[in-house]
Amino acid sequence: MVASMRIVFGLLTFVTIGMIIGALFQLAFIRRLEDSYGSEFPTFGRVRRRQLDGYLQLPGGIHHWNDDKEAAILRLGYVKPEIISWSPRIIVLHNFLSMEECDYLRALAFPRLEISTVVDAKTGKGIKSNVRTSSGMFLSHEERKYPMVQAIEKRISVYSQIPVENGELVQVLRYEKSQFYKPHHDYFSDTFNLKRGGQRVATMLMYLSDNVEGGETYFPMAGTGECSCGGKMVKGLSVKPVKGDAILFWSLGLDGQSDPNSIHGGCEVLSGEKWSATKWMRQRSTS
Ligand code: PD2
Ligand code: ZN
Repeated sequence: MVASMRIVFGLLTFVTIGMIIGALFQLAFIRRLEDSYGSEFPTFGRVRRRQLDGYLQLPGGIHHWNDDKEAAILRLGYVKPEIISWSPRIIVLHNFLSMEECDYLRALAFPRLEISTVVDAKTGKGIKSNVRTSSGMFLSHEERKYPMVQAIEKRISVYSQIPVENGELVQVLRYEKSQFYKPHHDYFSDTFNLKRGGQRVATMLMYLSDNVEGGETYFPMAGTGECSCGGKMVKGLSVKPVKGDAILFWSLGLDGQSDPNSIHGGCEVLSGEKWSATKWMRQRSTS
């Protein structure tokens, strides 16, 4: 009896010790895998993981580690993408710009606003038209070097997956009461504008002001329902201007062909002032 108990006890001890050793080996194996992942792909190893965790949710909001400039430039943890349509392809990027960035772009633009023009399909030149009644201006090549503008351009490039150098200069627009931009395509119908940089692939439209009634960005061919546009109910999908939000939409399909469904417009502003900034991204470098 005592002998058989000893055998059972011995077996139990053997199995228990075996399990503990097995678990330790497993832990060591996982650790080694993590370390080799780190050395093969240095940016995703332990250091990188600590950086990716580098924004903390604190009562006052999200705070990036001081040394993680990249995360701060991309506003990781703040920007919230929302896909609203696949054809045409439209993504709303909530909190894309900080309030300071919005105010900064408006302040840069304000002294140089002029009546907006549209591209003449025959000559490719800008002409005044009742298609759009806003005023606007383009940031200069010099202003493109300012750190805040550079950060915004980098962010646009990363979120759109299109190189910075394919971007046109940022255009800032102001719509006052009763001003609008009739539905149009952002891709070119003339050959003149294709020469430098090729066709427009995508547009990042950033809203710089709040408290606007109307002024929605309107996509007649998107969605299956109705939406509000300048106080009227119309077929399609519209996005309300919210300060700091942006919409990213594609003028070319994945086949590289112009997408006629990308037609869009800026609805009439009913009250307040709508400010927006547009960045068009081309197929190739614009310089
Ligand atoms: O500012 C707008 O809402 C708007 C709407 C449609 C701007 C553009 N298009 C554009 O700049 O292409
Ligand atoms: Zn447009």
